[in-house]
Amino acid sequence: MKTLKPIILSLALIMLSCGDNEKKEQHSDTAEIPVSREMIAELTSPPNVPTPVGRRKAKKLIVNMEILEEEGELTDGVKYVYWTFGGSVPGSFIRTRVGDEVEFTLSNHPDNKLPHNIDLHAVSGPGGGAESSFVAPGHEKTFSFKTLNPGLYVYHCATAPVGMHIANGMYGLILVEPEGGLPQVDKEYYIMQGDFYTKGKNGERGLQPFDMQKAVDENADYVVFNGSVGALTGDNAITAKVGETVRLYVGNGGPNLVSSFHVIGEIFDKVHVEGGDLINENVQTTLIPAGGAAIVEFKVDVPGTFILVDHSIFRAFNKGALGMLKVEGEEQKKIYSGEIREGIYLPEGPGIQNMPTTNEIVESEIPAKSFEEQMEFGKQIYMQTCFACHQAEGQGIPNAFPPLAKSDYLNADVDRAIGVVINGLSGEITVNGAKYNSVMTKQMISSDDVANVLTYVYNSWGNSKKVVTKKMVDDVKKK
Ligand code: HEC
Ligand SMILES: [Cu+2]
Repeated sequence: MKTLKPIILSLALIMLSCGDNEKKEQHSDTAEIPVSREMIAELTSPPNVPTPVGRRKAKKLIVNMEILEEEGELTDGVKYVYWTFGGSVPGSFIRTRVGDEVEFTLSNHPDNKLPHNIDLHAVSGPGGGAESSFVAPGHEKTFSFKTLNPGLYVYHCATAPVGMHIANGMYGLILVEPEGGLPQVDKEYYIMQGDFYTKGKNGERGLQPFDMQKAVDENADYVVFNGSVGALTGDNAITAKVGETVRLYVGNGGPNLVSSFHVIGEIFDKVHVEGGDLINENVQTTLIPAGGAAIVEFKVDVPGTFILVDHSIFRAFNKGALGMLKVEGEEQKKIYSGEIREGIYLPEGPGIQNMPTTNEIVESEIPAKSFEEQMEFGKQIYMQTCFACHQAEGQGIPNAFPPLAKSDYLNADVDRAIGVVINGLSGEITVNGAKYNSVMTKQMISSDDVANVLTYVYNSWGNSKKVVTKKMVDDVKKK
């Protein structure tokens, strides 16, 4: 070991110095790009991006960014005071080309409570601009930098406590396009992941202050795209048409967590790894470091809803890191058939049988004899069947599965609730003021079991204490 060390060290030094030279060369090239005229930068809030630079010449690009501290909603009923660049989380998207001379003015709104600054990873200079941009409420600071390296870069506030400023939403992306611009695509979107730490646990209502200890422990209550749960779902989904090419500028503000970015049902044709020049092809999931970015590109081949997730999957389904890309257009059966047939699989039986069209349901062996038994049997069914979606305490999952606990929808109409369980439900419904637009498949359980499980649900978690009988279920079935 001892003899090897100096060799490894000198090798590393040689490699380092080589890298340095190459980098310097590139710098001196792009540093010499002349700028002609001035131009005010178009800034956009997520998920939108400004118009591509195309073939335009390098310019003096004026960026005016305003810092706003304002209350917003992290998820239904959960308020949070965000600190923002430009009024959104992530902050305004800045689009430049290599060789631009960016004149950056950072203004701190007089109503704000704290000083802030900005560190742009696209800047070659001390603190990425942080030292020159430190600005108190009611003031503004201007500094200027030349974009030397093309790529997709994160910017963030770097005022102490840095982690807290980032955790409150102070991050965004700046794109430096190469000479001649990036290749044209049909749709471009801006998505950035961030982790949030609140005093109350996930879903606890009211105004939630930032929790420093949880942040230090990296114990996030929310992991979200574009600043809040649902910022990219339902009506907020991003869209495309079959056959279009889509480019996503994906950043990760952190402050702590690394993202395993994945789009369910899509393969990235190209990934600009870490937002740089390296292009990887045919990628399923790409890693986006905290304080890093990636450009992902793919063609949408078939219609449907494609779910964007952090594939550290509890973050997606339990903490909010879930978005949607809705693709419209003609079915492409050659590429994706949809379900062709459903069979019953019996490992030790005669092989595949056809699904009985009558949907035979096995009757419970022993009907419940008392309310207590109904509750007991009902709970069993609940924990076997409903629990996976509606959760152990009936609390549901925001934007995905409606709550059964204190559900106004449930409590308003017993026959309707019976109908939901035996026939399934799809389309938009509103439960306790929140909209859901999803699908619950019909539950293949006997009338007794429907009666028991609904009795259990109605007599739990603050619901209206109705008792549902087998006869009530059968009456709904007859209708
Ligand atoms: C695979 C997930 C899933 C399972 C399992 C499931 N549900 Fe649902 N449930 C949903 C979804 C999704 C909706 C909302 C459908 C929509 O948006 O139209 C829903 C809606 C409901 C509603 C009406 C809305 C409300 O919150 O009051 C009731 C009642 C309900 N489910 C009861 C049950 C019961 C009882 C069971 C078990 C027997 C069950 N569900 C099993 C996903 C599921
Ligand atoms: Cu700040």
